[in-house]
Amino acid sequence: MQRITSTLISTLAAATAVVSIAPIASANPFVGNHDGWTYIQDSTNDGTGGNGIFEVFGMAYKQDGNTLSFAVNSEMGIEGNYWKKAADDNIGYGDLMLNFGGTEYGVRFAGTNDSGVAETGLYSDITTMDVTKDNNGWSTTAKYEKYVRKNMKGEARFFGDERDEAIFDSTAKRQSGNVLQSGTKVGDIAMLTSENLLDFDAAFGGAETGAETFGFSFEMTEEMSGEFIAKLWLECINDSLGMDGFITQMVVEDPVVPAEVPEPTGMLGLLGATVFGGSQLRRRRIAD
Ligand SMILES: [Ca+2]
Ligand SMILES: [Ca+2]
Ligand SMILES: [Ca+2]
Repeated sequence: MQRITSTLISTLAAATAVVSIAPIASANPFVGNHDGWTYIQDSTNDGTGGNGIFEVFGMAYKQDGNTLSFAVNSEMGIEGNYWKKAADDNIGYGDLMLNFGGTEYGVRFAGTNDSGVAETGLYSDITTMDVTKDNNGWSTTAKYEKYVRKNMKGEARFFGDERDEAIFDSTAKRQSGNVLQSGTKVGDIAMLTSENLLDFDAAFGGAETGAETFGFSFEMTEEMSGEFIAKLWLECINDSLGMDGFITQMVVEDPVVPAEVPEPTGMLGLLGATVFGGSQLRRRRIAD
């Protein structure tokens, strides 16, 4: 008995120890909600080259019915920046990649970037490619990250939501997959106007933001539902960010059909059933 008691005490002690060292779940201070949007703040000091002209500050998404919108805040506009060493004299955005539990989509939102798909829009059945070589970019994401850690005193938070760091970090050469190579277009995108864009200044509550904000929306496919990870690199992978999100597929209800008025013969049938049911009930009571 004593041995059982001491075992119990030591078990309880171990359990207490486990509880005391378990990390306390806390909200990520760089994720927030504002005006119906869920946003993520990116590091303000992890955009390499160009003295800050490539710095991205944050991204956000919002669901309205089955319309999904994204907004980006950055020092770089949607058409990118002039860069002499790039093949097309321009370094711009890659394509936005969305992963719904393994089902991937891509959105080409920048009409002047080096995407492999011909038009802007939402794509399914995608393949991706790396365009860093043509854009004077880093050959691996790991090299970019190492440089930022060492020289720019950037925080560890390179990729917006740090939980997604694993999906960005790689030593594979020219394999960032920062733009679409191919895909099946499944929808158009609509660019958002300033009135329906997230106010990043207000959302970030005084934290630094960039001069440029743009956004776009598209109709969700029927397969888009639940958790997703959004990922965005620039063409030269000198800044990036990602975020987790959650969307719900909205059910479109069938139109309401007016109730039919029972026909007289139907009414008689109903009456007959009632009479029959009543006689059955009486019979059972007699039997009792
Ligand atoms: Ca940044
Ligand atoms: Ca380019
Ligand atoms: Ca970043």
